[in-house]
Amino acid sequence: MKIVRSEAHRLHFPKGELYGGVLVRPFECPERWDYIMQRLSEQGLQQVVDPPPLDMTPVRKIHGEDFLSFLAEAWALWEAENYAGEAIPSVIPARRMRQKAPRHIDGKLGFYCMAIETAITSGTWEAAQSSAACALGAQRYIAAGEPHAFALCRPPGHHAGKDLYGGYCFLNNAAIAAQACLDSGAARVALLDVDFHHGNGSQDIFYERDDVYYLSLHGQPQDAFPHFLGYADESGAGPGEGFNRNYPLAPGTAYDVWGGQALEDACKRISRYAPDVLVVSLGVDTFEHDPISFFKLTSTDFSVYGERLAKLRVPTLFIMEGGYAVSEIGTNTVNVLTGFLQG
Ligand code: 5XA
Ligand code: ZN
Repeated sequence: MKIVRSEAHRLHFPKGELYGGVLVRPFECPERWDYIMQRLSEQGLQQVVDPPPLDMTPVRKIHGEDFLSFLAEAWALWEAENYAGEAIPSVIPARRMRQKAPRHIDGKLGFYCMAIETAITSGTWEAAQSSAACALGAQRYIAAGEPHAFALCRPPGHHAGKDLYGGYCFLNNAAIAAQACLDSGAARVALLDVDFHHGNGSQDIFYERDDVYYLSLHGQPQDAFPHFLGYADESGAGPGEGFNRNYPLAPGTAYDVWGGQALEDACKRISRYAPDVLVVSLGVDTFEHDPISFFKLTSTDFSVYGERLAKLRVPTLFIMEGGYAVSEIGTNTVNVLTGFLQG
């Protein structure tokens, strides 16, 4: 299996995340990447390559030009204010306020942000671009006929909407890769999101489209981030009606329900849809010891569902999303991939 990864992820390393009312060291940190790389090597998955330069064509089909300009200039505008810390919003356009991007960076941050735990720093934009480049680099292998590939993306992407960042995400790597699949000849793409959190950004991007079928298993929004999307009755709109499927699951959900019921149902739907490519938003924060999530999957369960995904017999592109039990993130991620290779 080809693994596309970039050292440039290290350029995004905020010092603080607002968690429980205090600034803590961010859960989403560079060591996550190191642990995955280490485990890949231990398991003999060593076809590791650098991404090609980022092709902005699919990126521009997923994100608005104003949003991309904002990401590119945010740090410079923040620095120009001589603020002491990292860039986080202080005001948001709440209900009954104008939805209009202002000139000042404080207003811009609030306008484009969906969750304020995510700080922008000097290297964020470069790292976000390198992460999207990894997704597109891996997608090229699929387009060239390989049966599988893994993009070790960092920062992750599935919360990033057309014009929204947050939840540690800036560019939606999985959506950009799905778009590139379509652009290189696929007629139908299934985007299966197995991260603990609902991929509000991916849903938002494809909600009115029938060429990408988005399916997500996640903590129910009543109890879990991102809280404001991910209910079971969100089924798509317009031409996209029927091409969005959410499986919101309760605190304490273990593999019997997660894998035996929800994933099984999702796999049956994917088989009926008969996609040309399966993109998997691979988050391993479903793990029983994840510090910010509430499912109960064991390390073995990750191998089991990797094997199940292989049985779909569809070219499969894995895109890394979340997972914060740092010392086990390598084992759990690589278990999915080795389970898949054995399936
Ligand atoms: O998949 N998304 C995440 O893991 C980010 C969750 C951020 C919670 N503040
Ligand atoms: Zn997550």
